[in-house]
Amino acid sequence: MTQKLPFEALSVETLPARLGANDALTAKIGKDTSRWKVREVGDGNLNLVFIVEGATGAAVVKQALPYVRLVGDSWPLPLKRSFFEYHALTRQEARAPGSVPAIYHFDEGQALIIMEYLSPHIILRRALIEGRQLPNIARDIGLFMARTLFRGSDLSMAAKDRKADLALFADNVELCDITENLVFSDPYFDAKMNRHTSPQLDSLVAELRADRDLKVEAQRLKHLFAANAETLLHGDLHSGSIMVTDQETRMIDPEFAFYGPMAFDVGMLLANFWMSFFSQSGHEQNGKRDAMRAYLLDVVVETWAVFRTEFSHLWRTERSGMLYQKSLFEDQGDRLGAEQALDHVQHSIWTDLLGFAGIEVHRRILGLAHNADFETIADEDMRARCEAKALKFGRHLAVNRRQIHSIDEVNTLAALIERENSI
Ligand code: SR1
Ligand code: MG
Repeated sequence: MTQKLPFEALSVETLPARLGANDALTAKIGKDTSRWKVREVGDGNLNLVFIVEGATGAAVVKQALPYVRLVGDSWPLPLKRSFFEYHALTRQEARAPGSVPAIYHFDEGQALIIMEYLSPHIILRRALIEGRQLPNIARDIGLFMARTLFRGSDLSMAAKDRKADLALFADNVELCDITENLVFSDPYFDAKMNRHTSPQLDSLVAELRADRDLKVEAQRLKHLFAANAETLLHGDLHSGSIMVTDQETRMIDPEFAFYGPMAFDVGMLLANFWMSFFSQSGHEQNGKRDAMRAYLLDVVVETWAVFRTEFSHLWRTERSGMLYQKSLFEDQGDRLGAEQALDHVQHSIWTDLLGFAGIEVHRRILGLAHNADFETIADEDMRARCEAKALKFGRHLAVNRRQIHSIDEVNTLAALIERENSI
């Protein structure tokens, strides 16, 4: 029997000796560890990420730490998040083939995943800050969301299988707890780890924290997040969790995976495009960003259109689960009944995604975990102007979401706020 070694964090120095006998890794990059080059490149909030290059190739080694990297060991966080990430990746690959990095190896005890090194991909957030227009992201992300969210739900899966999976991911308690606090509650009171651009935003922040309608709406959305175990979510689908080239798009980092409402992933994703939109004026040193702003609004429109079209297609062709079963509709010649039900389901996703988008914007400006889109704007007055616009936009979405009828309406609102300095 092989003995289970206690967890030990890898380092650039120890990685070759620790993983030099790992068959999955050496098959990719070669056995000669003297030729391995190791870099630690993790710039996220939680984990270690190494790129390991050898004589015959390269791979990524991602390892969870027993604490939140952003904060340090005063905030312990269980290693099991790596288990959830691994299982989420395998499900995403099955449901949306080619959309995530290939997995070579998973070591639960060492909380590490060895996976495909995506090159020359860069993080989508970085590309958008640089003003790069990627032609395929809306299509690729829209398809990814529709396929993973539909196929992970009771619209598609056998009830028994989905319940077993729900039980498995229900243990991802600590990462859900991060979302429950950091996204839905902390932004709306003076929580310990919060920060914002101060003093420029102080009065607006006070206004938002005194806004009863906003706080109630944020809690209604938290209620939905916690109580509506609809599908397996990515759980952290922002532009920092997506890697791109001009041609290709891959989703990474699903360690926050858990069963929740479909609208959460869609809303978080679109919020990150809208935040990028509001941050563009802070990145105009090397030229105007009008075309980039127009591109971002087009991406929002196309992502939502692709999502809806693919979701509708799956509804009509793959609806094999216990919800809205065909035996009640199509099998009785009632095709229109199935379409009516589809409209209801998509309308709920629409209304809720606007709310999730609004509060995602707020937490990235008022909470602990900020976005590079705004953070890399060095001029604090300029940054605060961008952030203020985004905050007002987020408030409008969260509070008025039931009265907003189209994505064009939201984009028109974004463009209006962007133009009007006095809003
Ligand atoms: C303490 S973790 C803060 C944030 O980083 C992750 O990427 C998630 O977005 C989380 O909310
Ligand atoms: Mg992450």
